[in-house]
Amino acid sequence: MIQQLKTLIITPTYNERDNIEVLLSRIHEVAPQAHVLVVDDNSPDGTGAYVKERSAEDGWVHLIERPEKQGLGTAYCRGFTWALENEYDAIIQMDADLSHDPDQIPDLLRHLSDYDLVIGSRYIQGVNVVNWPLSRLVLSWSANIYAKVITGVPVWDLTGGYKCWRREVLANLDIPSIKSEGYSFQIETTFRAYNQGYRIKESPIVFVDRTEGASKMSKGIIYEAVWMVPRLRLSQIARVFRRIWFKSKEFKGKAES
Ligand SMILES: Nc1nc2c(ncn2[C@@H]2O[C@H](COP(=O)(O)OP(=O)(O)O)[C@@H](O)[C@H]2O)c(=O)[nH]1
Ligand SMILES: [Mg+2]
Repeated sequence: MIQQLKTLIITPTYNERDNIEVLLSRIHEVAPQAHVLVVDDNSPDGTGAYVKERSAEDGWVHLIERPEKQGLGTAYCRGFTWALENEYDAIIQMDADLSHDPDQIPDLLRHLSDYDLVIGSRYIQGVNVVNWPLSRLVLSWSANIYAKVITGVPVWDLTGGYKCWRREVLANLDIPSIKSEGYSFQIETTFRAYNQGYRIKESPIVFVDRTEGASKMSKGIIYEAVWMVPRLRLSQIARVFRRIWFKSKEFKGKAES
């Protein structure tokens, strides 16, 4: 039944010309029923121009072009909004650099029959990362422990970007209010889904570092995640206190009348 869900796979691109062609064919092989939306930021290497040609030939390929590099978070927000407007039921997000294996798509979709958000997880069964330098692995793993402990969200891979959403969850995320960009975008979206009581499943994946093109990770993206994590938790605590305060005011009002 889950195979019949109208499915969209969103992938943000900045200079992924050496990867996008292979990615599109591999996705179409494993999930011929799915549509793909590429959100390109005017990549100087012609990624957008290539996808434009493909979208004219293949009805399952769609493109949103933005005038300049604006970050992964806003690219996904744009894609999520487009998915909701076009009434997709299942929405998968994945990187375009082939680090996220398209062969896992059926697995992620299968879990969507029992869960609302499925996370392709590098850290649920040991550590499944191939070809990363040890320094990057340590950074990613510790960032995930930090995010898990501070936010209280019981997920081992909070910064990963291979996720499958039911449309209702995205519709309730309040997309315009999401401000984070890089890894913290991934943390913030899962944090919001968890706090709204949605059912989350971590499904093991093997993450393989890109062989073509360059990573766009920067120090700024890491610092953003470091301060965003406590900020998310504090704003949640503030919301709880605000609720208690309003409730006690309501109670006092009723007692006096
Ligand atoms: N549209 C868009 N895509 C981006 C941007 N930054 C990164 N990406 C894409 O996001 C995905 C993940 O980025 P990547 O550099 O591989 O991050 P890493 O895996 O953490 O090193 C890739 O598909 C990138 O092309 C951006 O500013 N705009
Ligand atoms: Mg990558």
